[in-house]
Amino acid sequence: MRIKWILIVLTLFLSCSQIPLNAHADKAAPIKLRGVVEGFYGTPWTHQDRLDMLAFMASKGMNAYIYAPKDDEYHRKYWRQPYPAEKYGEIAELVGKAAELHIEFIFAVSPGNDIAFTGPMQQADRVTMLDKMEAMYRIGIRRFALFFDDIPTADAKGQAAFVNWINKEFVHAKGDCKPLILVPTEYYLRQMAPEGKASDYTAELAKGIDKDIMVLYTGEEVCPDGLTRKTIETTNKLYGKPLGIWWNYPVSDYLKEKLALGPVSDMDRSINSNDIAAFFINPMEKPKLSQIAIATGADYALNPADYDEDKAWHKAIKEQYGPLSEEMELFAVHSQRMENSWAHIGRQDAPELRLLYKKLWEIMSGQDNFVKRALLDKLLAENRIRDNAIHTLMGDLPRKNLDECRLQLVQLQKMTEAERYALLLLKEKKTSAEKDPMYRCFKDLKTQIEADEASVKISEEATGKFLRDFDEWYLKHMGDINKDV
Ligand code: LTM
Repeated sequence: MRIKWILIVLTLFLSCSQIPLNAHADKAAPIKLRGVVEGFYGTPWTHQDRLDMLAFMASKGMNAYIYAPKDDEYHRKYWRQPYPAEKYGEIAELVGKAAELHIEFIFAVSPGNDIAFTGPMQQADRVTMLDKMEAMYRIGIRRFALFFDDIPTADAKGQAAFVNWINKEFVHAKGDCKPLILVPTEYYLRQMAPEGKASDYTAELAKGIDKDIMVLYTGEEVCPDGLTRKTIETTNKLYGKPLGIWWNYPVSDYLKEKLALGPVSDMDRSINSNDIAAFFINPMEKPKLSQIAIATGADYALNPADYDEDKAWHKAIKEQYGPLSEEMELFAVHSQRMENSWAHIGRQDAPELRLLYKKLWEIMSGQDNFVKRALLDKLLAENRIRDNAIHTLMGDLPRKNLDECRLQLVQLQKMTEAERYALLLLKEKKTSAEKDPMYRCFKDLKTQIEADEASVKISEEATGKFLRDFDEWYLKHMGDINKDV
């Protein structure tokens, strides 16, 4: 009898563990919809990428995927056209796979560039949208989204009338669809409420749209440095309900040369179900490498209170790279921060190394040769470990992962080599005649690295800055190097 029970319990346990994590997670999670929005510019993922991603998402407790690739022509540019049979068949297969995995497949259309809200085309465009959605309904899709981001006009009245019409004539009329999702033209707080007051567009849209429509926004900025309770509360007040988050990390369509390999970072941890209705991650064109940040975002959305971005990052890499995880961390830590004139998101690249470089420059002009040598030795040891790690990754990474990061690995390898010359020049007592060839090697590499920066970026403010600083230092101190160390 006893054995029988043990077997039953064991069988139940084993069968439960076959069910994706998301099937268990829903009740407890404060954020009810958790997933990925394939919403980047650039080459859309392939059908196989999406199938793989759905399985990955389910294993991480995610339960929603929004199909919205900006450069899928049937999603945005030629939104009026129906999907050709082959693509339609692929979407149908994705919908089936998502259902098996307990993931809601959400179909989005971005009609805002040329839709007519008034005039002779108004009714035709409404009907075209109904047809587009009807075709997706037929293959099992039960939640839809309309996106009005990145378009030239912000017509709140026109958008509200249109989405309400679709809501009534399609979503409500069907009776078994989940609430519609909307991305407004103003989709980050600083734009929605400049100087703390709702803009005319946001005030009008918030007043005009049906209460059951879920609105997504990206936080304080398009790619903000974290998400605060203040941002969440202020934005929710504008619409009088909890909005959903569209999180623009690890997306890299605005800085394609760089990989976003850090965790989802600087997130408010006091979230409950009255704060965020949904959390969607916008990934990179590169699906495999996006999985590091996606896994951490999944952890955050499942349990914000316990989210530890560093732990989540180590865990994600361990799970995804197994025996290569140490090497992958040594590489990924150099490629976390995404920054340009308007985007500021993700952890700093190689923060611990930056502290060591800073310390080195502080003591370099001092007299304590023992401390200098110790620090240079430490940096050289780190340099060797990184160089080995890059070699190992180049040889052993699965093909698809390697294809997604080969350029950045090669660039980091060159930077690591140049760094070694720099550290040796700082450390070794050499005559000018010996120093010059070594400096020339450094300089050649630095020139190559800088020439490639237009197409590949990594560790710009960590190892990249060290190389720039060293070059300046060397040219200034060349004559004194033997005296200094
Ligand atoms: O973020 C939103 C709502 N829209 C677009 C995204 O499609 C794009 O991927 C990101 C990053 O460039 N920025 C946007 O504004």
